[in-house]
Amino acid sequence: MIKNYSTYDIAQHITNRIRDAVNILVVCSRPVDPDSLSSGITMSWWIEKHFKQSAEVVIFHSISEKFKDYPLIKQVKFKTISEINWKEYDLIILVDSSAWDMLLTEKYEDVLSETGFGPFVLIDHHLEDTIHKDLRHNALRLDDVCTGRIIDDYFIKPSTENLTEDIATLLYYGLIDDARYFRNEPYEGMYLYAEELLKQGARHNEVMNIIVDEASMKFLAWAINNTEFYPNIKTTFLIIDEKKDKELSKLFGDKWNYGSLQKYYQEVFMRITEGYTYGIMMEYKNSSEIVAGWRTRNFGQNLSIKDIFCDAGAKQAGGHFGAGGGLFKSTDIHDVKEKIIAAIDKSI
Ligand SMILES: [Mn+2]
Repeated sequence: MIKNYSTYDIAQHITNRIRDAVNILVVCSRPVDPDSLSSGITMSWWIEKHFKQSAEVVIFHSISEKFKDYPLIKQVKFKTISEINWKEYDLIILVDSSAWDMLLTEKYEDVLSETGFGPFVLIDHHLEDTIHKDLRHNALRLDDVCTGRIIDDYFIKPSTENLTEDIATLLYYGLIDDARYFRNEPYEGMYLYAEELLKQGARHNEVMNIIVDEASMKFLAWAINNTEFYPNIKTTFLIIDEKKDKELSKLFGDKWNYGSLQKYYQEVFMRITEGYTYGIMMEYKNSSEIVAGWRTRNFGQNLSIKDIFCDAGAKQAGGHFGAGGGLFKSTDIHDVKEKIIAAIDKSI
């Protein structure tokens, strides 16, 4: 019989596992964003403070330069999967993720064949996906504004530990970024949480000191020029086919990849433009797979692009209603685009 565990049961179970663990590893997820990084650092900080236990924090995706001034950021080590002795850890805490490959890269099956699901626990706020089902009562998943808040509510507060100014600032970075400066949907207690972090010393001006790097600005200009507009289905597409990929490599170097350069375009263009509720951006992951990201306007009766992607034959799709991504098995990016158009057309 499968018991229906409450979120409190699960948090208590995870807390017990931390208390009893000998070797703990914390793994942050892709996208490498403020909530993911601050959740990992905060978890490790709390484990050390409350249980006098050390917990190494790792990430298997490179950390952008823009995080270099974040408090305690040096505690997160960028590593490769093979650098970890997976058998060494009896507890591996995963944060802010809805997919194994976003945590453990495309090599995740190798890791799992070595470890099984046994050592893993997950703390997360994304839509339910395979990983939550795999980990069952070892996954604390809530619909909340960010993972950092779940860590604060379910672990730090019950332990009666006080946040330091640095940890409060880190959590504030995570909140502000995941809430997109409170433009995304409000979650119950979201503003109260912001207020609590400020009271505990979060440095508001530091977090609000928004700067965008030159490359992201240049990418924005390029991307808008290369965007295709489909007014009938209220959708914009940015299709990075082989030709455009070459162009981007010339402009931004071979390091151009799906991850950070496009973030500003996604924020200031996709779903903001009048008449265009949906913004979709696609590129080749490799010669037989295509990754597609979406942004959906929050206001109005809008379609779920996750459902649209599934309808259009996506191998996987997930994230949030307003922002997410999917993977298609195909060698033809334009063909996938046509299938998405047809799926939206059918649903509208
Ligand atoms: Mn998050």
